[in-house]
Amino acid sequence: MRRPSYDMNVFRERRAALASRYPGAAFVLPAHPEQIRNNDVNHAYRQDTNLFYLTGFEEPGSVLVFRPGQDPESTLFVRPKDSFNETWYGFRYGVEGALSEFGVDHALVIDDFEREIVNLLRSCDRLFYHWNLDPQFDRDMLSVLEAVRSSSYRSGGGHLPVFDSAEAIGELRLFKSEHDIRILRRACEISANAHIEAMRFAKPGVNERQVMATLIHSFYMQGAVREGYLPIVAAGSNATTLHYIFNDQTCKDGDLLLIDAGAEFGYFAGDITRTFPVSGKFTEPQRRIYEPLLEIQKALVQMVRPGIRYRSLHEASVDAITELCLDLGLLKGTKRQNIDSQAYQKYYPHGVSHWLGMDVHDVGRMIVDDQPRLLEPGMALTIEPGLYVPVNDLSAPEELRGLGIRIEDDVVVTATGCENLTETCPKEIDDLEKELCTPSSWRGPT
Ligand SMILES: [Mn+2]
Repeated sequence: MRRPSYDMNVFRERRAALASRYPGAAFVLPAHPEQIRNNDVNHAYRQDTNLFYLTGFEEPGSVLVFRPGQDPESTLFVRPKDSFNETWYGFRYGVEGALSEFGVDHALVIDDFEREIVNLLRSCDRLFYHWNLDPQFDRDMLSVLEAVRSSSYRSGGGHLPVFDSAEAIGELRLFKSEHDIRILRRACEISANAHIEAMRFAKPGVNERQVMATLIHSFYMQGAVREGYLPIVAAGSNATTLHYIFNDQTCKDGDLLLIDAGAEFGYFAGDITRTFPVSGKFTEPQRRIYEPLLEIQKALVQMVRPGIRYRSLHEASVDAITELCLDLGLLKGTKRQNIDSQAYQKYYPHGVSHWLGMDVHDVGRMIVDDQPRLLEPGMALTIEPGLYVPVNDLSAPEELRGLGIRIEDDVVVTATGCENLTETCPKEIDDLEKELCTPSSWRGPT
Protein backbone atom coordinates (compact mmCIF):
# COMPACT_ATOMS: atom_id res chain seq x y z
CA MET A 1 0.00 0.00 0.00
CA ARG A 2 1.20 3.46 -0.91
CA ARG A 3 1.30 5.81 2.07
CA PRO A 4 0.44 9.50 1.98
CA SER A 5 3.51 11.61 2.79
CA TYR A 6 1.60 14.13 4.90
CA ASP A 7 0.72 14.21 8.60
CA MET A 8 -3.03 13.55 8.67
CA ASN A 9 -3.50 15.44 11.96
CA VAL A 10 -2.91 18.65 10.04
CA PHE A 11 -5.92 17.99 7.83
CA ARG A 12 -8.06 16.84 10.78
CA GLU A 13 -7.31 20.10 12.59
CA ARG A 14 -8.25 22.12 9.51
CA ARG A 15 -11.55 20.27 9.20
CA ALA A 16 -12.24 20.93 12.89
CA ALA A 17 -11.54 24.64 12.43
CA LEU A 18 -13.94 24.81 9.49
CA ALA A 19 -16.56 22.78 11.39
CA SER A 20 -16.55 25.15 14.35
CA ARG A 21 -17.43 28.07 12.07
CA TYR A 22 -20.19 26.50 10.02
CA PRO A 23 -22.34 24.14 12.11
CA GLY A 24 -25.33 22.81 10.19
CA ALA A 25 -23.83 23.55 6.78
CA ALA A 26 -22.58 21.17 4.11
CA PHE A 27 -19.49 21.62 1.94
CA VAL A 28 -19.27 19.81 -1.38
CA LEU A 29 -15.73 19.92 -2.77
CA PRO A 30 -14.99 18.07 -6.02
CA ALA A 31 -11.47 17.18 -7.13
CA HIS A 32 -9.82 19.31 -9.77
CA PRO A 33 -11.10 18.06 -13.14
CA GLU A 34 -8.80 15.48 -14.66
CA GLN A 35 -6.51 16.74 -17.39
CA ILE A 36 -7.36 15.60 -20.86
CA ARG A 37 -4.71 13.20 -22.05
CA ASN A 38 -3.12 14.89 -25.01
CA ASN A 39 -2.35 12.20 -27.58
CA ASP A 40 -2.38 9.57 -24.84
CA VAL A 41 0.28 11.12 -22.63
CA ASN A 42 -0.31 12.51 -19.16
CA HIS A 43 0.27 16.04 -17.98
CA ALA A 44 0.92 16.95 -14.37
CA TYR A 45 -2.16 16.74 -12.16
CA ARG A 46 -2.59 18.98 -9.14
CA GLN A 47 -5.44 18.49 -6.72
CA ASP A 48 -7.93 21.29 -6.12
CA THR A 49 -6.30 23.34 -3.38
CA ASN A 50 -9.34 23.43 -1.09
CA LEU A 51 -9.95 19.69 -1.30
CA PHE A 52 -6.28 19.05 -0.60
CA TYR A 53 -6.30 21.58 2.27
CA LEU A 54 -9.00 19.61 4.07
CA THR A 55 -8.04 16.01 3.22
CA GLY A 56 -4.52 15.63 1.79
CA PHE A 57 -6.16 13.44 -0.87
CA GLU A 58 -4.56 13.91 -4.29
CA GLU A 59 -6.56 11.68 -6.64
CA PRO A 60 -8.80 13.04 -9.39
CA GLY A 61 -12.37 11.78 -9.60
CA SER A 62 -13.03 12.31 -5.88
CA VAL A 63 -15.46 14.51 -3.90
CA LEU A 64 -15.45 15.52 -0.23
CA VAL A 65 -18.83 16.07 1.42
CA PHE A 66 -18.21 17.75 4.75
CA ARG A 67 -21.09 18.31 7.17
CA PRO A 68 -19.96 20.06 10.38
CA GLY A 69 -21.50 18.51 13.46
CA GLN A 70 -23.27 15.65 11.67
CA ASP A 71 -22.59 11.95 11.46
CA PRO A 72 -20.72 11.13 9.32
CA GLU A 73 -19.08 14.53 9.31
CA SER A 74 -16.62 13.83 6.48
CA THR A 75 -17.52 11.58 3.55
CA LEU A 76 -14.96 11.06 0.80
CA PHE A 77 -16.12 9.69 -2.54
CA VAL A 78 -13.22 8.09 -4.40
CA ARG A 79 -12.46 6.08 -7.52
CA PRO A 80 -12.78 2.32 -6.95
CA LYS A 81 -9.80 0.00 -6.98
CA ASP A 82 -9.37 -1.17 -10.59
CA SER A 83 -6.50 -3.41 -11.66
CA PHE A 84 -6.69 -2.42 -15.34
CA ASN A 85 -6.53 1.30 -14.67
CA GLU A 86 -3.99 0.87 -11.89
CA THR A 87 -1.73 -1.03 -14.29
CA TRP A 88 -1.91 1.77 -16.82
CA TYR A 89 -2.19 4.86 -14.66
CA GLY A 90 -1.05 3.96 -11.17
CA PHE A 91 -2.16 3.19 -7.68
CA ARG A 92 -5.57 4.16 -6.30
CA TYR A 93 -6.41 4.17 -2.59
CA GLY A 94 -9.99 3.03 -3.13
CA VAL A 95 -12.57 3.08 -0.34
CA GLU A 96 -10.47 1.10 2.15
CA GLY A 97 -7.36 3.18 1.62
CA ALA A 98 -9.33 6.41 1.91
CA LEU A 99 -10.63 5.28 5.29
CA SER A 100 -7.41 3.83 6.69
CA GLU A 101 -4.92 6.42 5.41
CA PHE A 102 -6.85 9.69 5.35
CA GLY A 103 -8.86 9.53 8.56
CA VAL A 104 -12.21 10.53 7.07
CA ASP A 105 -15.37 9.29 8.80
CA HIS A 106 -16.83 7.57 5.78
CA ALA A 107 -15.75 6.64 2.25
CA LEU A 108 -17.77 5.51 -0.76
CA VAL A 109 -17.03 4.92 -4.42
CA ILE A 110 -17.65 7.90 -6.66
CA ASP A 111 -20.36 6.02 -8.58
CA ASP A 112 -22.49 6.21 -5.42
CA PHE A 113 -22.27 10.01 -5.28
CA GLU A 114 -25.47 10.67 -7.19
CA ARG A 115 -27.45 8.24 -5.05
CA GLU A 116 -26.09 9.37 -1.67
CA ILE A 117 -25.65 13.09 -1.99
CA VAL A 118 -29.34 13.98 -1.60
CA ASN A 119 -29.50 12.03 1.65
CA LEU A 120 -26.37 13.73 2.90
CA LEU A 121 -27.68 17.22 2.11
CA ARG A 122 -31.23 16.78 3.40
CA SER A 123 -30.28 17.44 6.99
CA CYS A 124 -28.18 20.52 6.21
CA ASP A 125 -29.41 24.10 6.26
CA ARG A 126 -27.10 25.55 3.60
CA LEU A 127 -24.61 24.44 1.01
CA PHE A 128 -21.08 25.74 0.40
CA TYR A 129 -20.01 25.11 -3.17
CA HIS A 130 -17.79 26.91 -5.67
CA TRP A 131 -19.24 27.21 -9.16
CA ASN A 132 -17.27 27.30 -12.41
CA LEU A 133 -14.45 24.99 -11.46
CA ASP A 134 -15.87 22.05 -13.40
CA PRO A 135 -18.86 22.76 -15.69
CA GLN A 136 -19.91 19.09 -15.78
CA PHE A 137 -19.97 18.91 -11.98
CA ASP A 138 -21.88 22.22 -11.86
CA ARG A 139 -24.66 20.63 -13.94
CA ASP A 140 -24.76 17.64 -11.58
CA MET A 141 -25.03 20.00 -8.62
CA LEU A 142 -28.01 21.80 -10.16
CA SER A 143 -29.82 18.46 -10.37
CA VAL A 144 -28.79 17.65 -6.81
CA LEU A 145 -30.17 20.98 -5.55
CA GLU A 146 -33.43 20.32 -7.35
CA ALA A 147 -33.63 16.81 -5.90
CA VAL A 148 -33.03 18.15 -2.38
CA ARG A 149 -35.73 20.79 -2.89
CA SER A 150 -38.32 18.29 -4.04
CA SER A 151 -37.46 15.84 -1.29
CA SER A 152 -40.29 15.49 1.21
CA TYR A 153 -37.90 15.87 4.13
CA ARG A 154 -37.43 19.56 3.55
CA SER A 155 -40.55 21.16 4.90
CA GLY A 156 -39.70 24.80 4.28
CA GLY A 157 -39.64 24.45 0.51
CA GLY A 158 -37.25 26.28 -1.78
CA HIS A 159 -33.67 25.49 -2.59
CA LEU A 160 -30.85 25.13 -0.13
CA PRO A 161 -29.12 28.51 0.00
CA VAL A 162 -25.71 28.25 -1.66
CA PHE A 163 -22.64 30.10 -0.43
CA ASP A 164 -19.16 30.21 -1.90
CA SER A 165 -16.99 27.46 -0.42
CA ALA A 166 -13.82 29.04 -1.81
CA GLU A 167 -14.45 32.24 0.11
CA ALA A 168 -15.27 30.42 3.36
CA ILE A 169 -12.22 28.16 3.19
CA GLY A 170 -10.15 31.09 1.92
CA GLU A 171 -10.68 32.87 5.23
CA LEU A 172 -9.12 29.86 7.00
CA ARG A 173 -6.29 29.52 4.50
CA LEU A 174 -5.40 33.19 4.89
CA PHE A 175 -4.14 32.47 8.42
CA LYS A 176 -1.12 30.20 8.24
CA SER A 177 -0.51 27.83 11.16
CA GLU A 178 2.97 27.12 12.52
CA HIS A 179 2.95 24.00 10.37
CA ASP A 180 1.94 25.96 7.25
CA ILE A 181 4.68 28.53 7.87
CA ARG A 182 7.30 25.79 8.19
CA ILE A 183 6.33 24.40 4.78
CA LEU A 184 6.09 27.85 3.19
CA ARG A 185 9.50 28.75 4.64
CA ARG A 186 10.99 25.69 2.90
CA ALA A 187 9.29 26.54 -0.41
CA CYS A 188 10.84 30.01 -0.12
CA GLU A 189 14.32 28.64 0.73
CA ILE A 190 14.23 26.32 -2.27
CA SER A 191 13.15 29.22 -4.47
CA ALA A 192 15.92 31.49 -3.11
CA ASN A 193 18.59 28.84 -3.72
CA ALA A 194 17.37 28.35 -7.28
CA HIS A 195 17.60 32.09 -7.94
CA ILE A 196 21.22 32.01 -6.73
CA GLU A 197 21.93 29.15 -9.15
CA ALA A 198 20.38 31.17 -11.96
CA MET A 199 22.47 34.25 -11.07
CA ARG A 200 25.66 32.20 -11.25
CA PHE A 201 24.64 30.64 -14.55
CA ALA A 202 23.44 33.76 -16.37
CA LYS A 203 25.93 35.40 -18.71
CA PRO A 204 25.89 37.05 -22.13
CA GLY A 205 25.04 34.51 -24.83
CA VAL A 206 22.85 32.14 -22.82
CA ASN A 207 19.19 31.81 -23.70
CA GLU A 208 16.43 32.77 -21.28
CA ARG A 209 15.20 29.18 -21.58
CA GLN A 210 18.52 27.81 -20.34
CA VAL A 211 18.29 30.10 -17.32
CA MET A 212 14.78 28.75 -16.74
CA ALA A 213 16.19 25.22 -16.92
CA THR A 214 18.68 25.94 -14.12
CA LEU A 215 15.84 27.26 -11.96
CA ILE A 216 13.64 24.23 -12.53
CA HIS A 217 16.55 21.80 -12.13
CA SER A 218 17.37 23.40 -8.81
CA PHE A 219 13.72 23.29 -7.66
CA TYR A 220 13.38 19.57 -8.29
CA MET A 221 16.83 18.65 -6.98
CA GLN A 222 15.93 20.32 -3.68
CA GLY A 223 12.71 18.35 -3.31
CA ALA A 224 10.16 20.70 -4.79
CA VAL A 225 7.03 19.04 -6.16
CA ARG A 226 6.71 21.38 -9.13
CA GLU A 227 7.04 25.02 -10.15
CA GLY A 228 4.63 27.30 -8.32
CA TYR A 229 3.94 28.95 -11.70
CA LEU A 230 5.56 29.29 -15.09
CA PRO A 231 8.80 31.22 -14.44
CA ILE A 232 9.31 34.63 -16.02
CA VAL A 233 12.86 34.94 -17.36
CA ALA A 234 13.01 38.26 -19.15
CA ALA A 235 16.20 39.79 -20.53
CA GLY A 236 16.51 43.43 -21.54
CA SER A 237 13.29 45.15 -22.51
CA ASN A 238 11.38 41.84 -22.25
CA ALA A 239 11.26 42.73 -18.55
CA THR A 240 8.81 45.54 -19.32
CA THR A 241 6.23 42.89 -20.29
CA LEU A 242 4.77 42.06 -16.87
CA HIS A 243 3.73 38.47 -17.60
CA TYR A 244 6.43 37.66 -20.15
CA ILE A 245 6.31 33.91 -20.75
CA PHE A 246 8.10 33.33 -24.05
CA ASN A 247 11.45 32.85 -22.25
CA ASP A 248 13.24 32.20 -25.55
CA GLN A 249 15.56 35.15 -26.23
CA THR A 250 19.30 35.47 -25.82
CA CYS A 251 20.68 37.37 -22.81
CA LYS A 252 22.98 40.10 -24.06
CA ASP A 253 25.87 42.04 -22.55
CA GLY A 254 24.42 45.19 -20.96
CA ASP A 255 20.96 43.66 -20.41
CA LEU A 256 19.28 43.40 -17.08
CA LEU A 257 17.70 39.99 -16.47
CA LEU A 258 14.42 39.89 -14.53
CA ILE A 259 13.55 36.50 -13.05
CA ASP A 260 10.21 35.89 -11.33
CA ALA A 261 10.12 32.25 -10.22
CA GLY A 262 9.11 30.15 -7.24
CA ALA A 263 8.98 26.49 -6.27
CA GLU A 264 6.07 24.57 -4.85
CA PHE A 265 6.79 22.42 -1.82
CA GLY A 266 4.08 20.55 0.09
CA TYR A 267 1.42 22.50 -1.82
CA PHE A 268 2.87 25.86 -0.71
CA ALA A 269 4.52 28.19 -3.24
CA GLY A 270 7.42 30.61 -3.02
CA ASP A 271 7.36 33.69 -5.24
CA ILE A 272 10.59 35.66 -5.74
CA THR A 273 11.62 38.28 -8.27
CA ARG A 274 15.20 39.46 -8.72
CA THR A 275 16.66 41.72 -11.40
CA PHE A 276 20.39 41.79 -12.13
CA PRO A 277 22.84 42.61 -14.95
CA VAL A 278 23.68 39.72 -17.27
CA SER A 279 27.28 40.94 -17.51
CA GLY A 280 27.71 40.97 -13.73
CA LYS A 281 27.99 44.75 -13.26
CA PHE A 282 25.20 47.35 -13.04
CA THR A 283 25.54 50.27 -15.45
CA GLU A 284 25.04 53.80 -14.14
CA PRO A 285 21.48 54.20 -15.56
CA GLN A 286 20.52 50.75 -14.20
CA ARG A 287 21.76 51.75 -10.74
CA ARG A 288 19.85 55.00 -10.97
CA ILE A 289 16.61 53.00 -10.88
CA TYR A 290 17.71 49.91 -8.95
CA GLU A 291 19.21 51.59 -5.88
CA PRO A 292 16.20 53.78 -4.94
CA LEU A 293 13.73 51.02 -5.87
CA LEU A 294 15.53 48.64 -3.50
CA GLU A 295 15.31 51.24 -0.71
CA ILE A 296 11.56 51.52 -1.39
CA GLN A 297 11.19 47.72 -1.30
CA LYS A 298 13.06 47.45 2.01
CA ALA A 299 11.01 50.26 3.55
CA LEU A 300 7.80 48.46 2.53
CA VAL A 301 8.99 45.22 4.17
CA GLN A 302 9.69 47.27 7.32
CA MET A 303 6.08 48.52 7.29
CA VAL A 304 4.60 45.02 7.56
CA ARG A 305 3.23 44.42 11.05
CA PRO A 306 -0.10 43.61 12.71
CA GLY A 307 -2.62 46.43 12.68
CA ILE A 308 -1.65 48.23 9.49
CA ARG A 309 -4.11 48.28 6.62
CA TYR A 310 -3.10 45.86 3.87
CA ARG A 311 -3.96 48.52 1.30
CA SER A 312 -1.60 51.05 2.90
CA LEU A 313 1.35 49.03 1.53
CA HIS A 314 0.22 49.68 -2.02
CA GLU A 315 -0.55 53.34 -1.28
CA ALA A 316 2.95 53.79 0.15
CA SER A 317 4.49 52.13 -2.90
CA VAL A 318 2.57 54.41 -5.29
CA ASP A 319 3.68 57.44 -3.33
CA ALA A 320 7.36 56.45 -3.31
CA ILE A 321 7.54 55.20 -6.92
CA THR A 322 5.77 58.29 -8.26
CA GLU A 323 8.35 60.42 -6.48
CA LEU A 324 11.12 58.27 -7.95
CA CYS A 325 9.62 58.72 -11.45
CA LEU A 326 9.71 62.49 -10.93
CA ASP A 327 13.35 62.32 -9.79
CA LEU A 328 14.25 60.24 -12.85
CA GLY A 329 12.57 62.67 -15.23
CA LEU A 330 9.97 60.11 -16.29
CA LEU A 331 7.04 62.14 -14.99
CA LYS A 332 6.49 65.91 -14.91
CA GLY A 333 4.41 68.03 -12.53
CA THR A 334 3.71 67.38 -8.88
CA LYS A 335 3.47 64.06 -7.07
CA ARG A 336 -0.16 64.76 -6.18
CA GLN A 337 -1.14 65.41 -9.82
CA ASN A 338 0.55 62.24 -11.05
CA ILE A 339 -1.09 60.11 -8.36
CA ASP A 340 -4.56 61.62 -8.83
CA SER A 341 -4.41 61.24 -12.61
CA GLN A 342 -2.88 57.75 -12.26
CA ALA A 343 -0.12 58.87 -14.65
CA TYR A 344 2.32 56.80 -12.56
CA GLN A 345 0.64 53.64 -13.87
CA LYS A 346 2.53 54.03 -17.12
CA TYR A 347 5.65 52.98 -15.19
CA TYR A 348 4.15 51.06 -12.25
CA PRO A 349 1.01 49.30 -13.49
CA HIS A 350 0.58 46.51 -10.90
CA GLY A 351 -0.18 46.08 -7.20
CA VAL A 352 2.63 45.87 -4.66
CA SER A 353 1.43 42.68 -2.99
CA HIS A 354 -0.80 39.63 -3.03
CA TRP A 355 -1.56 36.99 -0.45
CA LEU A 356 0.78 34.00 -0.69
CA GLY A 357 0.15 30.39 0.28
CA MET A 358 -1.06 27.18 -1.31
CA ASP A 359 -1.93 29.19 -4.38
CA VAL A 360 0.71 31.68 -5.50
CA HIS A 361 -1.96 34.36 -5.65
CA ASP A 362 -3.58 33.08 -2.50
CA VAL A 363 -7.13 33.42 -1.27
CA GLY A 364 -8.61 35.62 1.44
CA ARG A 365 -10.61 38.82 1.37
CA MET A 366 -8.89 42.21 1.20
CA ILE A 367 -12.03 44.05 2.35
CA VAL A 368 -13.87 42.90 5.48
CA ASP A 369 -17.21 44.46 6.50
CA ASP A 370 -16.62 47.20 3.91
CA GLN A 371 -13.35 48.10 5.64
CA PRO A 372 -9.84 47.57 4.24
CA ARG A 373 -8.36 44.55 5.93
CA LEU A 374 -5.83 44.96 8.74
CA LEU A 375 -2.79 42.70 8.77
CA GLU A 376 -2.75 40.00 11.46
CA PRO A 377 -0.12 37.46 12.55
CA GLY A 378 0.00 34.41 10.29
CA MET A 379 -0.87 36.19 7.06
CA ALA A 380 1.68 35.67 4.27
CA LEU A 381 2.15 38.14 1.45
CA THR A 382 4.56 39.35 -1.19
CA ILE A 383 6.24 42.76 -1.36
CA GLU A 384 7.05 43.51 -4.99
CA PRO A 385 7.43 47.09 -6.18
CA GLY A 386 8.59 47.51 -9.77
CA LEU A 387 9.40 50.17 -12.34
CA TYR A 388 9.19 49.59 -16.08
CA VAL A 389 10.13 52.07 -18.80
CA PRO A 390 8.61 51.13 -22.17
CA VAL A 391 11.29 50.73 -24.83
CA ASN A 392 9.45 53.10 -27.20
CA ASP A 393 8.74 55.78 -24.58
CA LEU A 394 10.13 58.84 -26.34
CA SER A 395 9.32 61.07 -23.36
CA ALA A 396 11.71 59.08 -21.12
CA PRO A 397 15.45 59.80 -20.86
CA GLU A 398 16.97 57.67 -23.60
CA GLU A 399 19.30 55.70 -21.33
CA LEU A 400 16.36 54.51 -19.19
CA ARG A 401 14.19 53.21 -22.06
CA GLY A 402 13.59 49.46 -22.00
CA LEU A 403 14.64 49.00 -18.36
CA GLY A 404 12.28 46.85 -16.28
CA ILE A 405 13.06 46.17 -12.62
CA ARG A 406 11.05 44.36 -9.94
CA ILE A 407 12.25 43.19 -6.53
CA GLU A 408 9.99 40.72 -4.72
CA ASP A 409 10.22 39.09 -1.30
CA ASP A 410 7.79 36.87 0.63
CA VAL A 411 6.93 37.78 4.22
CA VAL A 412 4.76 36.39 6.97
CA VAL A 413 3.26 38.69 9.60
CA THR A 414 4.48 37.95 13.15
CA ALA A 415 3.31 39.30 16.52
CA THR A 416 5.54 42.36 16.25
CA GLY A 417 6.46 42.76 12.58
CA CYS A 418 7.26 40.26 9.89
CA GLU A 419 9.63 37.47 8.96
CA ASN A 420 11.19 37.80 5.52
CA LEU A 421 11.11 34.23 4.17
CA THR A 422 13.26 35.06 1.13
CA GLU A 423 16.00 37.19 2.67
CA THR A 424 18.70 34.66 1.76
CA CYS A 425 18.16 35.60 -1.88
CA PRO A 426 20.63 38.44 -2.65
CA LYS A 427 19.21 41.82 -3.62
CA GLU A 428 21.85 44.36 -2.52
CA ILE A 429 23.97 45.48 -5.49
CA ASP A 430 27.22 44.28 -3.89
CA ASP A 431 25.75 40.89 -3.00
CA LEU A 432 24.30 40.44 -6.48
CA GLU A 433 27.57 41.36 -8.19
CA LYS A 434 29.43 38.91 -5.95
CA GLU A 435 27.00 36.10 -6.80
CA LEU A 436 27.18 36.97 -10.50
CA CYS A 437 30.92 36.36 -10.66
CA THR A 438 30.72 33.07 -8.72
CA PRO A 439 31.21 30.17 -11.12
CA SER A 440 28.11 28.13 -11.87
CA SER A 441 27.99 24.44 -11.04
CA TRP A 442 26.43 24.09 -14.46
CA ARG A 443 28.57 23.31 -17.45
CA GLY A 444 26.38 25.38 -19.71
CA PRO A 445 27.32 26.77 -23.12
CA THR A 446 30.37 28.99 -23.16
MN1 LIG B 1 4.23 37.74 -6.90
